[in-house]
Amino acid sequence: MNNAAAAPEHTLRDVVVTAVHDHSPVQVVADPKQPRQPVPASDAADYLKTIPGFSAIRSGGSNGDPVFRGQFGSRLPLLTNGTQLLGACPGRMDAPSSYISPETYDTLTVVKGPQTVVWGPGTSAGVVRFDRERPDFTEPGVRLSASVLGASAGRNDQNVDFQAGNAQVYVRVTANHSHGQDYKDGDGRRVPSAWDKWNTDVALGFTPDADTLLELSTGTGDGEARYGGRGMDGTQFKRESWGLRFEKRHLTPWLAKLQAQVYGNRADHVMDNFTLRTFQPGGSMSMPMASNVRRTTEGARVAATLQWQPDWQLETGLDAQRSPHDKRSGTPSVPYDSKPWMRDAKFENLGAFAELSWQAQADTRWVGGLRLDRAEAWRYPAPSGMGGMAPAAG
Ligand SMILES: [Cu+2]
Repeated sequence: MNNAAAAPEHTLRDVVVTAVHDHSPVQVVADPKQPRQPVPASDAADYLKTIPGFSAIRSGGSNGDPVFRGQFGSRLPLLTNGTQLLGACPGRMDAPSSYISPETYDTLTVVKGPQTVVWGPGTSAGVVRFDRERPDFTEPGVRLSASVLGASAGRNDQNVDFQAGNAQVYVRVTANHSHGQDYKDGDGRRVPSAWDKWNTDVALGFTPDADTLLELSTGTGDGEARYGGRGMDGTQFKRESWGLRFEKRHLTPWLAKLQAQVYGNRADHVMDNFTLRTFQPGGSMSMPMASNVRRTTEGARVAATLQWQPDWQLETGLDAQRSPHDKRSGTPSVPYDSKPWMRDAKFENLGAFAELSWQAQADTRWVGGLRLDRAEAWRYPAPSGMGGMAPAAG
């Protein structure tokens, strides 16, 4: 309005907006700390479902699998602080989303469709990123944010985010716990859907100047979940993470940003048919048994953002990932943790990417990207007498 300055001033009441915010036609940015209705389950899948275009494959009360425009799994990578955590379960009880507690992150960014090549291979559905941002401590200080939630069916959540620092260094601790009980159906029957999970993460950051960040982080978490539609329950969803990331901005007039990171994420999952339920023979399982699977994903990434003119930008770099999968199994009398781990698969990927964007006009931007990947997968033969798998070829 041209005459806005002449209009009388009104003071409006504060309004909390919880809707997601479209930054561009292909990118959505949301604040995962904002409250939502209906209250999502404790995992990333149920949270993403509140964004248009997402649905979820339900799997018990928590631990769903997000689907975007009909695609899921490796077509929709979920990154936490730029790192990938891949689940270990052959029945996909532990989709990557089940290890992510959205409220412990600062921003959620969804790039819709195969519109970016800079965040790893196979992103045909899109890329989902949960990030903890660099805290601003130009003045020394201590910040604490905490929340509690209670609801029916025994739902109770607790979240804590503690930050302390000064201009040179900061420490940040995030922790959460989430619990839900079985719900009762219309006939008053208990439906197995209970879950319990927790996470703790610590980050130590060094910020020698406003443009430089070096952050060391480590975290762990665990959980359990009952399932109504599966032959086993998840009795362990253990996560162990570590990471080191470096970021420097405004190095030269044309080198706008340099990023480097290394990380490791391990998912160590146990499922059985006797801990969270009374064992009953049926289906393919005639005796009580437990299965322990783990997947350790380690990766590295370097990226440079070049800006030789204000309206041109090139982001280019390399990323690499290595992800072996191990398994072992047991029974109540011969526990799985008395057995050695057996490797059954390994995956490696090396990629190079470049994405060029040109802001042709204020409301017109052209983006083009190229990505080359070299992916390898290994299958390991089971020892004779353990299922009779054929030896891996090649
Ligand atoms: Cu499982």
